[in-house]
Amino acid sequence: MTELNASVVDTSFIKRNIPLVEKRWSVAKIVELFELPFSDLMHLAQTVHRDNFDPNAVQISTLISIKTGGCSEDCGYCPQAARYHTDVENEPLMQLDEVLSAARAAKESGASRFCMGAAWRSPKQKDLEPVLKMISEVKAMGLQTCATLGMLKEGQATQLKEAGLDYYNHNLDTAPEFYGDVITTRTYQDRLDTLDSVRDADINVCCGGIIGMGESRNQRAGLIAQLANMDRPPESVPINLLTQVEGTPLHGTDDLDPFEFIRTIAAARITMPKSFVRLSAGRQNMHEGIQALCFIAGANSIFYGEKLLTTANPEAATDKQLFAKLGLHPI
Ligand code: SAM
Ligand code: DTB
Ligand code: SF4
Repeated sequence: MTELNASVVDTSFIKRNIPLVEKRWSVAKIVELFELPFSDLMHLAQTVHRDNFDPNAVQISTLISIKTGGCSEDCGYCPQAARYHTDVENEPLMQLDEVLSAARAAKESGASRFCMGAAWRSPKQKDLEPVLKMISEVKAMGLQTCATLGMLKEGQATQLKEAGLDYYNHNLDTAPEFYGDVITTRTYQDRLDTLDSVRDADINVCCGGIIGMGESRNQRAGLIAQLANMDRPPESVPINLLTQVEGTPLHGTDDLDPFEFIRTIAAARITMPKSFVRLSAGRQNMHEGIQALCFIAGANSIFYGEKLLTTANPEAATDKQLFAKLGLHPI
């Protein structure tokens, strides 16, 4: 590969083939990545990406909200928090057959993973039972299963594993020092504890955050450092661009420069070379040129289907066209 300016960032680990997973990443080192000339950063991210993945393969997951709205938490970005006045209508836990028909449709349209999300602080045992059933039946259809249900209490992760759960999504959302500006009803440590239970139960970890909430570049690097420095980095890293929803405290936040979002994807790819990096919320309003740069920066997973949890995602047909234009194939 072409030599990058080694005084800016040491790229020799690529030549020496040192597995990056063994490296600890300081926030300062990640900020150095962000500060690289854009082309150099893309080149580095592509190099790492190509060393670890088929660069034209994109994992696709379909998301469904199995329980919507009315959540007790105060996450400042979230349209499902009961305390904010948004257009989201509360809906109770979905019936098993409705979930299964959505999973069947997702599979037919090409998704390999089905992610079930619930607007809970933490599932009560009586709520978990029907979800366990959903997981085992979706798994039996031949789909990978993922759930995001909030914080888990002792033993709950094990029950999810036994039901056939492949991935649990629980995001750190942002850097520790910005976290309190966004959420006050649960701590950073609460999130880390849930992630530990998921790991202990031998479920794959899906953990990332949201960019564009008014955080600084240092704080974006701080989030990436938290993820990359885990004993085992998450298998899946969703990078969400804040979807601003009227009625939430973060509505009206200054829009982030798209190149800064792409740089964040590249930093995730370089620091977590073996992880799937998911270009998550925010694609609906993202020009396809910017999405293409996110794939070049090392994103290799998306949510597929016209809805995320409560907000819009590109139509499946639009994504199919984009994949065809870019020569990408789904996995
Ligand atoms: N209630 C559970 C929890 O908070 O862990 C699971 C569902 S919650 C909606 C899952 C994740 O979606 C959040 O952690 C956050 O990262 C992301 N999210 C929620 N609202 C968002 C928004 N407006 N823009 C971008 N990402 C968002
Ligand atoms: C994740 O990191 N992003 C998804 C999934 N995990 C659950 C959720 C995005 C939600 C966007 C706002 C909404 O649709 O309500
Ligand atoms: Fe509730 Fe999850 Fe939304 Fe926070 S992100 S308010 S916990 S649904």
